Amino acid sequence: MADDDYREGGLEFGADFLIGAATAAYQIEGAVAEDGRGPSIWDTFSHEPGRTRDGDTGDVACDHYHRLDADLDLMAGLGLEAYRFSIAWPRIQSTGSGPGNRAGIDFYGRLVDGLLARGIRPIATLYHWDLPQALEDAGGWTNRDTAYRFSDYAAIVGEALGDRVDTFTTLNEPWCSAYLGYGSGAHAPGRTSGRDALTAVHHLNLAHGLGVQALRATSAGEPHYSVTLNFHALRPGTEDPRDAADAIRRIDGLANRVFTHPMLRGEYPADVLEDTAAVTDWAFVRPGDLDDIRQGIDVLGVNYYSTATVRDWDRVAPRQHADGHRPSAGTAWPGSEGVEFLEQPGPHTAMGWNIAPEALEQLLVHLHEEFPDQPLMITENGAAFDDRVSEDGAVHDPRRVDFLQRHFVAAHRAIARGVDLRGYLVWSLLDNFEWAYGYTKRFGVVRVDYDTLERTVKDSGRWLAEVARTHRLPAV
Ligand code: IFM
Repeated sequence: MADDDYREGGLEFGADFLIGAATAAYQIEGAVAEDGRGPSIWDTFSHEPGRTRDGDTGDVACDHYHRLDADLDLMAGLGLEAYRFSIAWPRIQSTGSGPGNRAGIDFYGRLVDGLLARGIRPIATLYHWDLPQALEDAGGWTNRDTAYRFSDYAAIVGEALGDRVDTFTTLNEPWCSAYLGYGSGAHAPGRTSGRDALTAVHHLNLAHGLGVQALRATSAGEPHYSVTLNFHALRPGTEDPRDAADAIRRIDGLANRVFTHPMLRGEYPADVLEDTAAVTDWAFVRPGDLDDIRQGIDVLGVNYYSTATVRDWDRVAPRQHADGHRPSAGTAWPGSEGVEFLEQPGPHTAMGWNIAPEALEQLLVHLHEEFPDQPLMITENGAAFDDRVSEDGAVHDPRRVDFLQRHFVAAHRAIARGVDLRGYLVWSLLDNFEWAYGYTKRFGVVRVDYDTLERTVKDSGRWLAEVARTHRLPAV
């Protein structure tokens, strides 16, 4: 395909291919102290000075909790076929244990019913980072008990919504929960220990496995089960691929295989255990855990935004920068000292992330080759740009339209190469609270005015509506 051919459109997606959008509870709901919701680690973290840009919090966010019906109508207006949302654990159990909170359960019941009434499939994530603060006070994801608390929570959700939800996703991006939450400290709860990060990895994996079992045991319908991972698409930062091979292997192990292998194969990769031996002996993995973690899932959720470029400093340093310091990737990457992350060539989004649709195709094909019988779904893909409201009141966001069109083409190419890809959910339906970046980064296909909370469908929202309606890419 020539460089510009993607603009012509015309590519078709099958009738069963789900086209929709995604959000997460803390990023959009607001109403953090209403109807029995308890505090989560993100309430605590975002209220601590210096943790988020401009001290932003999710206290109000998009006020989705109070605007549920209007937001459902918005989704119906866009013709979404599926909507991926997350359930706030502290709305269901204010302290992370005990009986379910009726008001919280009812809110998600209304959301699910409202989606079904509009012909939109509900895809519910149980954990998109908002751990009840009381559980963090007891050790959070470094405490094995949190996995059992998650299983109890999953049972409550399965019982309440398992007759109507289309797909349950246990965890969103456990890489972020473990390594950013407990390793680098960039995310809640802001802890900084490589050992804690790896302990959290295992307990999140265990929570996934126990969660699937609990959902299965309690769901009256026949929901699909899934987990969503943010795969790291790795590129060599050297001319000679041998100078990056070990770095790629290490980061692939810590970022990708440390989740996929226990979840889908029932084993931890031997090289990851070896690479991290100086950080932990993995004694927190108990007999029987891997059987619990390995649960067949109907669909593996793939979140993709950009690539990471790495090289092996020890191999290139003598030639390239002999006086430099050996990089320590820091506790976000325990056991990977000597791996150097490089700036990536543009173009970039407003997050500074490089735009590389071809890497999405490669990632999907690679996952298909590694797990041939595993259906996949793109559960997040999208871009932040500094949108402006035009004088006519519209939001023209051609770069987001361009980004999405290119990535949909990449997905189409992966399907043509045999990947069993079931759908594509754009991140995000709404501009929202972008974690440590606060409200400074806008990912939505619908703009939110944070003063008035008014919603405005952007050009990208109209583009998405057309793709969902026709199952065909338009000319752009
Ligand atoms: O906003 C986040 C989302 O919560 C998880 N995946 C990445 C998005 C963009 O950073």
